[in-house]
Amino acid sequence: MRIVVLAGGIGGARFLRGLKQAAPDAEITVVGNTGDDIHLFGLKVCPDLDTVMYTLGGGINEEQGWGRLDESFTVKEELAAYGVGPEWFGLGDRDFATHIVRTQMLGAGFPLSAVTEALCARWQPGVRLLPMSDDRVETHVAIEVDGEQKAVHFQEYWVKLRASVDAKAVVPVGAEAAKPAPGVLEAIAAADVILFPPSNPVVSVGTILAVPGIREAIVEAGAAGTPVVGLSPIVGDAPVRGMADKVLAAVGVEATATAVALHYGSELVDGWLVDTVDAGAVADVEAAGIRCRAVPLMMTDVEATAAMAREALALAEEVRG
Ligand code: FO1
Repeated sequence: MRIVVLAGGIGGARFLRGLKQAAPDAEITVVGNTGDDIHLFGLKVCPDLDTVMYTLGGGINEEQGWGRLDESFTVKEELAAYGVGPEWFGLGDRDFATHIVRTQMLGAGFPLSAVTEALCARWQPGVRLLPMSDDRVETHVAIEVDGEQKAVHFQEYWVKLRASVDAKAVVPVGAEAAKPAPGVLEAIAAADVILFPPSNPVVSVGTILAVPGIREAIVEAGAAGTPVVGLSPIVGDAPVRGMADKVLAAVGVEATATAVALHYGSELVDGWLVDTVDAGAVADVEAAGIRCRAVPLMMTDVEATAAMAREALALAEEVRG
């Protein structure tokens, strides 16, 4: 079975670990968000691609959900000693090696998709990890500070500001000129199932869908009978992790399981899983033409996540055709 998953950061990576356990024989292609990418110290950092690669490859710092296990920060300390910032983004020594290799390969002319494939040759994530695009896309967030409007890089909003100010707008800069990376549209067209994991619907899944051609390819695959099933990242009117509610507000979407389903819309998703605490949402989501089931959605461990993935695949079979 060929499964395509549009994945963002920590939630997406954790879901994939459960999906691999639930469907060990499936061929899983991950279309990874690159809007979170940031250029620091002359290096290109791809947080969402690295989180998937490290989580599935066994190198992730588990409680953080990002960065490497057994990390040290000597390079970071030395950079700070030179007064070279920013200090608010925690890059560890082991992680730096990934960004050095990536930047060196990009500098040699390899596209991000080839670089990602090369990095995955070491990590063996057990999925095919494709960036959404080889072109540069960077999510910026419009905020208002002391009455002054300004745009900050997503990482500055997320990590430095901890999303402490309202996001007026979220803009995937460069998306409109970006092309899907090689293999992305083909994987979507050939998929038996397409899944939207509990990733951030705005800055992760939303950014991937903003690359011209990707949303259209999913709608087309859906119309041709490929089931598209999503899992709500919102449980009990709050994001399970992260600060999705902040960016959902920026696009005028309430932080509820129903609102996110309707935000994706019945043209895009055929099925939607909500947590059991949101069982009251099932009727509203179904009224919008999206088949809905209430199942436990807390990814407390790999087995719980595998159970969620099995529910998503079962719902996909229910709505197939
Ligand atoms: N998140 C933080 O909250 N603090 C950090 O210092 C931080 C550093 C960092 C370094 C590399 C990397 O790949 C991810 C990192 N993240 C950090 C997480 C990152 O902001 C998020 O994983 C995604 O961008 C959101 O999905």
